[in-house]
Amino acid sequence: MSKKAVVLVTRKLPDAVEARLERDYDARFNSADRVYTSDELVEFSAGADAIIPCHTEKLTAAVIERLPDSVRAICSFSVGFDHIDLDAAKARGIIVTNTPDVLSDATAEIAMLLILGAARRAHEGEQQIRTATWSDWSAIGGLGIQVTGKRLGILGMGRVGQILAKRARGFDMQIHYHNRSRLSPDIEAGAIYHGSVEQLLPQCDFLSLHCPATPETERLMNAERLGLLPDGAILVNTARGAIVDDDALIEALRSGKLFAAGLDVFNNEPDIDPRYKALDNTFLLPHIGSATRETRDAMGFRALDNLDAITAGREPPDRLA
Ligand code: 8YV
Repeated sequence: MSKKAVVLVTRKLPDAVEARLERDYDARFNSADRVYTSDELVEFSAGADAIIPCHTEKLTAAVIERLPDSVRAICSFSVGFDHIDLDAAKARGIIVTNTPDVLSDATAEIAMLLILGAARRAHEGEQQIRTATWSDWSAIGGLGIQVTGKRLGILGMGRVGQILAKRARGFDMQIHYHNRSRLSPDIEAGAIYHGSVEQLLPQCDFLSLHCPATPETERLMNAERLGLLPDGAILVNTARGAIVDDDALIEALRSGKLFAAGLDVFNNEPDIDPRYKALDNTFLLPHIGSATRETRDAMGFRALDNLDAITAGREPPDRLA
């Protein structure tokens, strides 16, 4: 019998996923679920054939260069891959994969929750109940912005963006979008395409970010672009914090340029800019876009499908590098 491949699993994964790992591999688990330092990542990879990281492990060029020669694959438990330097992996002949598709529904649900929560001031209402400061019903208190029938701008019309568009149509929202390339009419389903971010922004009562974090999209939503949104617009982000310039967003929320923001992702998670917490017009979640039981199992199985293919000498379905 051939020896099982050794796999470093950097974070605690769902039981069913760890059971499959245990069955098929010589897996090194992280039962304490502590985020490893770069040095630990390198150290714990000694003799490993593959690593299954999450977005919490920063596999920078410097870290990848230090990985032992035994490592042939990095099968990320994530769709985003901004935490992995693909060029550095390629240079070392390390195959990199991700987990697309399986988390699109869950993430679109959270985008819809952020749209509703930010528009209807869910955080303030919840706070009143929990702190017993709800004094009385008021005809003029707690007024939010109605979602139904408004214009929703989707920046990045990939898998998640397309599902969000479908869900938002249930609220009679008019969909506008910008994407690197225009979608075919059947996928567009009436959504209005804008050839640039700058053309899209003035059309958005709501703007939802769905583009990957790359050097080109870093701080894309800066003061200038936020200024192009209509006054009183609402911004939601389930993609990556890096797409937003925190200073600019916080200023737009403070000044009332934006009515509110709904954020599930941040720069420097979990030590996010504390000013977001001090604002009443923010609805904040701790990066739970894909956090459903079904989706986290599916992400793990997808990562393992990729790993199975690599260890069997086949082309993995979700190869990035
Ligand atoms: C995941 C995500 O929870 O997959 C992604 O890119 O942002 C999240 O939904 C996380 O990255 C898991 O590593």
